[in-house]
Amino acid sequence: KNPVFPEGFLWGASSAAWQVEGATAEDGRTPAIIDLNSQTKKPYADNSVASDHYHHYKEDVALMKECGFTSYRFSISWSRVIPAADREVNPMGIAFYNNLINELLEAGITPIITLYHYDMPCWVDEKYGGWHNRAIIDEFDYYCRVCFENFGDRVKYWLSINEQNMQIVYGDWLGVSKGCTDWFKEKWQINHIMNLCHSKAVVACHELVEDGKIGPVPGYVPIYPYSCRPEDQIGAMNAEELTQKIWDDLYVFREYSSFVKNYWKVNDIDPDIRPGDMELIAQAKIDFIAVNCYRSDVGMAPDDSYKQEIGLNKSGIKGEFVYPNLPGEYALARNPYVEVTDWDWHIDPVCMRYSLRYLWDHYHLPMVITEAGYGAHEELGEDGKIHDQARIDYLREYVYNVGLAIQDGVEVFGFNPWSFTDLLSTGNGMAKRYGLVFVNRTDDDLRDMKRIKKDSFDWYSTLIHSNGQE
Ligand code: BGP
Repeated sequence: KNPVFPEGFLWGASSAAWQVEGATAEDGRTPAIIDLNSQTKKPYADNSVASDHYHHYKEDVALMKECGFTSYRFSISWSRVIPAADREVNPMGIAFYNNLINELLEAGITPIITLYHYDMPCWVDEKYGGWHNRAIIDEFDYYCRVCFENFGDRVKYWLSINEQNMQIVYGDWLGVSKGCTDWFKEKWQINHIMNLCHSKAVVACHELVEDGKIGPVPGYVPIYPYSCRPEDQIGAMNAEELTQKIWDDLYVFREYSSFVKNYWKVNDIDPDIRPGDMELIAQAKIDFIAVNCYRSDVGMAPDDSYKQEIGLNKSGIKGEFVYPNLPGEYALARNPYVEVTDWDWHIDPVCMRYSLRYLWDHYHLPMVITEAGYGAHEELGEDGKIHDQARIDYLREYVYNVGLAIQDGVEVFGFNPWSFTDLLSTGNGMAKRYGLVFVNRTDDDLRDMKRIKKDSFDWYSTLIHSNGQE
């Protein structure tokens, strides 16, 4: 039996604009960098239709209500709200999000909005050359203020930048490294600019949204040491720092940690930190941490004879994951104690309890789960249904471990797995589905976009209606 969840716990699911909305050229929206990736590079899938949530939002919210949702986390598309460099606010973009927010509120669902989820407008990129340029900080601040002014009367939970840490670690994969000649060094400059954007969002939210609460969204993948070999402990510590802790420390303590300052010194990295920057960061006091946690990783001492920058499985064939190996820093490895998904992501429910405990011990801030989920190849069966028992097993165990963390004394106020409907995977289009609701399309065939509830929908509904007791 599950531990008891607090009254008013927010049960919902999560999405991001570019992965779910579609309608990328409708009602005044202009392209975002990620559209170009998704429309030209395999294994991305074309996002111009995505799950067509833009046209199906009423039906989608009705299904959320039927499931019993009390929260829904989604993101705003910057170029839908501000389509061009003249900063004109697009009334049709504002209307879409107003309609969505109102539909949610009428259904008793609390909106949780991410301001930035990988979709930098092309006009920003063209004008400033992307994340390199400090001028983007003002543009981002302006965009955030437009969101707070238009939606802040009804939306109280805000998230700044989705998985800033992963954008820096996986820069090439997510397009953030565009235009960089020396990514190893330049990423810290881009990271600094992102920190300033995050800080602007936090400050503006507190200024403009009455009772507004805002937090960052780290992609949290806890690192276990591969063995008790002392060198593996250091490898695991380095991995934890260089993929997670540097960011979380900054958000909470609002200054660069001694670890990262030393790392810069040793590696001859000198980000352009100007007068006033650290003061802005110091002002950005967050209210909570939104945690994306799908899996754990295993860290060990690296092999100094070769370099493998990032770890990915692009194929969805189990066993093809290439593990990173960074000489002098760390290597990651397969954990033999747990199963993996078809993309070699460790299925480790205990990592949920571990992560919440770890973050609580270090930072002592309330948390909300804004992503966790089971990505799988799925196709309708002969009965026209999806029997996704593996997803139910995954979610059941992850929820159980959230409950255990709460029992351990950690403050957690919601669980919003990825995703409600199927939507485009970051790198695998519709080949990797996460939804509680099937969307009838494939990468190449748009079929009829029909929504079909999976078995996990019914299971989740029962869970929500018993406030986690199932
Ligand atoms: C997170 C992102 C999401 C989502 C998810 C699953 O890191 O915030 O946007 O895509 O991962 O990843 P993928 O789609 O690559 O399986």
